[in-house]
Amino acid sequence: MNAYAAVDLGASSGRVVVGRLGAGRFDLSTVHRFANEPVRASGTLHWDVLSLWAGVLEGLRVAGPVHSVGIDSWAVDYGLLDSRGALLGNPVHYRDGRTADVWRATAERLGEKRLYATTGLQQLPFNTLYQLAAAAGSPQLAAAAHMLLIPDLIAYWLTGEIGAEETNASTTQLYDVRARGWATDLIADAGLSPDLFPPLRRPGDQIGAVRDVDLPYPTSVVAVGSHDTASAVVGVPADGTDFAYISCGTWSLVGVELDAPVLTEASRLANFTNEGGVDGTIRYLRNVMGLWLLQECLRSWGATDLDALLRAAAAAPAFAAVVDADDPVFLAPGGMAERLAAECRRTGQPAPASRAAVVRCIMDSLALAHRRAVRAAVALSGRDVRVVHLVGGGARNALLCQLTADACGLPVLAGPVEATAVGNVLVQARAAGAVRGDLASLRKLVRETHELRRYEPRVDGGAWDEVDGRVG
Ligand code: ADP
Ligand code: LRH
Repeated sequence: MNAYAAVDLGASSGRVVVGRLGAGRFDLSTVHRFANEPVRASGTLHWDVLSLWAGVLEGLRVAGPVHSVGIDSWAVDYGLLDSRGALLGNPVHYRDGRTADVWRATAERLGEKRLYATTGLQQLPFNTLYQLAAAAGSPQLAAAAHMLLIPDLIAYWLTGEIGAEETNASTTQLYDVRARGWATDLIADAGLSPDLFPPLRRPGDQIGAVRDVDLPYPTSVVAVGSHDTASAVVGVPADGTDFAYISCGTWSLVGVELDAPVLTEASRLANFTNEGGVDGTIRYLRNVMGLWLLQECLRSWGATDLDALLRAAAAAPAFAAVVDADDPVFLAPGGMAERLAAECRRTGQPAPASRAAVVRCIMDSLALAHRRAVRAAVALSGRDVRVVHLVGGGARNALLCQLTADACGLPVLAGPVEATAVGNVLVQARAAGAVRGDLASLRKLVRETHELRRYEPRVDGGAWDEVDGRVG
């Protein structure tokens, strides 16, 4: 059986996962997991990219001989290289506040309708376009020869090859979603040099042999859906097309898979995004704030038994207080439980009085946001949806899965937890000729080799309609 290494850098942790495929078998094992802890220095929130790089190398060392390596990470963030390939400063975290004052003015200057018509992207204050706008005039940007998104930066360090994988390029708001290339007019009008943007590569393309890196075996890097959500959607074990997915980790990415972008005015106003998927598909989705809300509470509470806390939250009264999980007020790190309490009070609801109540508020609020996003995706795309696939770390959270089924009024099929690594490995295996076929065939293999948990929607007597009406 051939082995493939998936390097999956999530906002909450990085991991190296080895996938082995052969004769109807598909085994996955996480061989190394490492912390991803942002660092604030001189007032700017950075990714600790060298620590992540060290984690990648350690993971690849313990992975043992692998046929190839695929790299995915969160979207939008980048490192700048000078003309000799040196990294110019530490990549900045998308949760840093530097775009807060810049993004709206930039969007207005370039034209919000034009931006949507070209890129199909939702407005998020941290889109690469706005991060580069915030960097305008800086010596770093002036000295930059290449902008590499995080997985492309890791691939560069492994192989010396420069390029931009297209699923992740599609999240920059500088990529033409219909022409499937860099949006050169937009890049020029944004005052950016077109030379910054490397040649595009597609999932399945060979990137190059690993060189000048101390690994105990020879291997090469293959492009995968390098946007983690693109790989996660490949790993969704759906049968047919009538499904919605929730890639549920730090963020919940909620949507449907389409053949063509939806660029209507209604879609723009609903802030739905058209991101590029593997095999030319469109990931039509909305970013929901996700388990970030819980992660931040846990970070401030210190060592906590998550299972016990979730059990207590399940036993706590439902809908005591619900917030709009997507409110940008929750985007930045720090003081999350206090911000949740303030939102509850502001909307005339009681502030949660215990940790269990805080967690229950988060779960009810996320389920509500999932319901709204699934319904909007259906309404805006016209896609019939009969089941919701929930993948990622959130698939371990039975309370959230059940509440999501209830809120959506649809069955939820939970798993795989490591769907991103699954999608990453499958695209490599297909490039190597070890598996064949379209996304439907890859998904069939996932269904046959992974156990899923099914949550049926419980009849609620209109409770979710009431909650939906409560939050603006
Ligand atoms: P990311 O890729 O964004 O780093 P993951 O897909 O790894 O995110 O999901 C991380 C989330 O999974 C955590 O925030 C946590 O809420 C959830 N999670 C992980 N393990 C468990 C568990 N045993 N029970 C419930 N939830 C879990
Ligand atoms: C999830 C994710 C998401 C992006 C965000 C920045 O990890 O890639 O799809 O919007 O991070």
